[in-house]
Amino acid sequence: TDDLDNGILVPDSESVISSIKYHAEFTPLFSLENFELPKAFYATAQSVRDVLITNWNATYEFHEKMNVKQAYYLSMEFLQGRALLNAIGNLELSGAYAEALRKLGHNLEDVARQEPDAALGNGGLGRLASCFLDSLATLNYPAWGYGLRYKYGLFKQLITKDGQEEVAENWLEMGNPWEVPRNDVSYPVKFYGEVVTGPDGYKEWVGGEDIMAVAYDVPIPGYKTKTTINLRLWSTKVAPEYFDLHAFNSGDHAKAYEALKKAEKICYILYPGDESFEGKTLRLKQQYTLCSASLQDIIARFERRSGKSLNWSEFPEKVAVQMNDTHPTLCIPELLRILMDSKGLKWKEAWEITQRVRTSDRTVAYTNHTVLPEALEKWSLDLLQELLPRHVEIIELIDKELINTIIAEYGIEDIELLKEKLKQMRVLDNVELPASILESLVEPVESPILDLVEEAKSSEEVTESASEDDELKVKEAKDAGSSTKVTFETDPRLPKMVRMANLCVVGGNAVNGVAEIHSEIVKNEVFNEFYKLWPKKFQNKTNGVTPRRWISFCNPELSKIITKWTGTEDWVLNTEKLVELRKFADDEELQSEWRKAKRNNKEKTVSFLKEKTGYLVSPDAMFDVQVKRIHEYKRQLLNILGIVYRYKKMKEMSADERKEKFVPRVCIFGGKAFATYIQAKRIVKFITDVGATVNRDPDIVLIVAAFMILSTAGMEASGTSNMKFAMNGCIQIGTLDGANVEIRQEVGEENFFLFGAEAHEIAGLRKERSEGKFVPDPRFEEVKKYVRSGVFGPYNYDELMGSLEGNEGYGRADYFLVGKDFPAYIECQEEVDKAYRDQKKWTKMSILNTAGSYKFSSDRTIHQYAREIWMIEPLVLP
Ligand code: DL6
Repeated sequence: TDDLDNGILVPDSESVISSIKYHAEFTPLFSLENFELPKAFYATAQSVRDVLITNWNATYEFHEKMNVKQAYYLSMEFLQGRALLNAIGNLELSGAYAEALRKLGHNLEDVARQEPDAALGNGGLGRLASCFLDSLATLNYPAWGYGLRYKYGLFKQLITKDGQEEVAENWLEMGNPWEVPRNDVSYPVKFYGEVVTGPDGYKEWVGGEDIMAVAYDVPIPGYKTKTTINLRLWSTKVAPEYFDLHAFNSGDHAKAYEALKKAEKICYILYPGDESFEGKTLRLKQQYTLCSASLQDIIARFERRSGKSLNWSEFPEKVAVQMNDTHPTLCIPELLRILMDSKGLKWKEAWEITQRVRTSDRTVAYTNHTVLPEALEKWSLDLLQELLPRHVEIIELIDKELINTIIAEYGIEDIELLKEKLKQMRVLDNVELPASILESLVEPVESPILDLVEEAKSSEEVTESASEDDELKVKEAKDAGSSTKVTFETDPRLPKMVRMANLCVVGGNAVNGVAEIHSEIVKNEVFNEFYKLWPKKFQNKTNGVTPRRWISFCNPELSKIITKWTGTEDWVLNTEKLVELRKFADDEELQSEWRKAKRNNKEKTVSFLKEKTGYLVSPDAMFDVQVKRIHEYKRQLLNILGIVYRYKKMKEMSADERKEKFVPRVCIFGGKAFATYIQAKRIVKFITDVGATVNRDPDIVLIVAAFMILSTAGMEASGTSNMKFAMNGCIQIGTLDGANVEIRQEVGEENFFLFGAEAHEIAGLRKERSEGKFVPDPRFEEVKKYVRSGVFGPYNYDELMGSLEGNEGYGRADYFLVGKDFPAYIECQEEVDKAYRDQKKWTKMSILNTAGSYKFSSDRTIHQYAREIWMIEPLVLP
């Protein structure tokens, strides 16, 4: 090491070479003989890891010593992706590593491409969690992530003639150089069993099945700082006492391994559920494992750091837990369980600690990432009762707290109103009210006999002389009175459920949406009843993405230009500096540099596409990209139908007309469909069929390979690819949905192609649709007819097209309003063509998109979480 910069020891290329060589020799799994790929990657990664571990230990020790409040981000998904370039970029070692590898006969990019993709997430929600970790470390916040170490991440997608096929992604096959297995950190996690009450009145959860959750730590380096925080991922294994040695010894190996497999199975696979929900016991076991192990760990740390001055009421001053969507909801009852059953706290104390709303010290908070009703998790009460009996008791207590709050708020005078509120808000759905509460809801009964009794109470004489007959009458009257007790109807045909989102809102002390429009929908629609009750709980935290990974490291050429024109490299940390670019948006020199960088990037994309698909496209064409999970509400269908329409029109024109009307385009789709989401898979098939036909057509300069968020308004909570595109100077076409609303505000309305219905119109339009009042545009009819005519091959597109018409058997009639927005969309695309012809104007629009993207850095988002929800402060290492 030859330099000391920002407190980080910076190795030069010679020391990097010796470190890589050392690891090439001693890293397990490889032979000594050669230094080829992928061995070069593993040796390089191990050498980077050495630096990370040093900083990671220093950070840990410092946090331990300072004992400040720490945030814990609990998420079932972390879409970390590849780590090598990110780590050396953050450590500012890219130059040293590139040089060292060159001297060793390799190119850094080739080495980096060897790294398996740590795809422990489905899409936006998981990638957001990883961007947050990068920002937390960069901004020196004392914080950790907690997740699960899935053996198989998100499936690999193969595109075949039948559409999408899924293949398991075994990312751990060659070992994971970034993780540190921590066999010294493990906790028992229990399932099933029963609850018993001890002689001292304390509850104990006994019997059932215990597994062990073991920690694997992944160091997360910050950018230009020594702070390296921890992502702790849990893996599961059998608790030693559950390995049936007797069965093994007597030759029944299958039985002996049963418990082992059961335990390991929990962390086998990431649920591919993005916006959809699979009610599986395994998923519930996964969620509980994450919550239980993490909470036990957090509590153990709190106890250790408190030492002799342990005081449980200080817990919220030291711990903030963020639940990434409802998946970690069980951490609320789990925290209560541990506090009461293991630490001996009373219900009231434990409940106060969990959902304390004093602004300076909050414990648990909840981020909502979707308003789609099918994605708001509900668990069957019976399943929960079987798997987590003690938690059900605690959930019932929380439900009761909530009921009492609702009664206190609305009173019992208007019983029908009260019933309605309880029905909408309770944590337990389709479950009777607790008996003690029903008792208190008896309505006063009009009865002359009871009146008599009341009078009698005030006159001893009457009471004393009351006959047996009178007493009988009084009893009858009382009984009659009790029959007027309020009843709450439940439907025995429907299952009893636990509404996880309601549990989060009640148990959490802050609830946030992920873009302004989404947070308004959360307040005014999804959780409106709760918002009326606790308006201060509700917040907005517009998402962001890390500018390190998403521009600085992935787009070095554009980054250099930004640094030159903003006069500083500082924009990577303070994206507000990007705004400077606005001043120069018309400058010829900047424009020409900008175009050159974009052109070079397009050329790289051309080679990538050639390698991946075999198609050779022109870098002069406009690249028209939509990358995100395939979902009906994201409306890839609108995009591809727009392409089909364009293709049809092109075919009908002469070459000259075509040239005049359309600019050449390369249309690129990226995205995976949930394996059992039939409609999404039909859309993939449709895209590939259109691609196969159009791309073979010698007349057409349109390759199915602008930048799009086309969702039905109100349905995309935020979107984050829109932020990545804007940062990199892409011009977007989209609806007023999610973070698009804010992006458009920042980049300027004239630099964003807007089309389509707005969120407040959607309900009315759907109603119109279902009442048969919608009159489709002839161009929409034309395009569907064209698809059905068989131009794109023999596949039967009746079902896909039918879903846009609401024919018998196709369910909800065009629920996502593709037909309604189609004319506006294709007209807007015509505007895109016109704008692209004026390259000077187009480049200016592009520069202004990068400039306006300053707001969408995850650093801004994290500062807001830290100051407004977690109440934590940065802690810079000495
Ligand atoms: O907040 C991250 C991301 C948003 O950008 C997307 O708009 C939203 O669809 C996604 N939500 C989910 C919900 N999954 N569940 N549950 O992935 O979150």
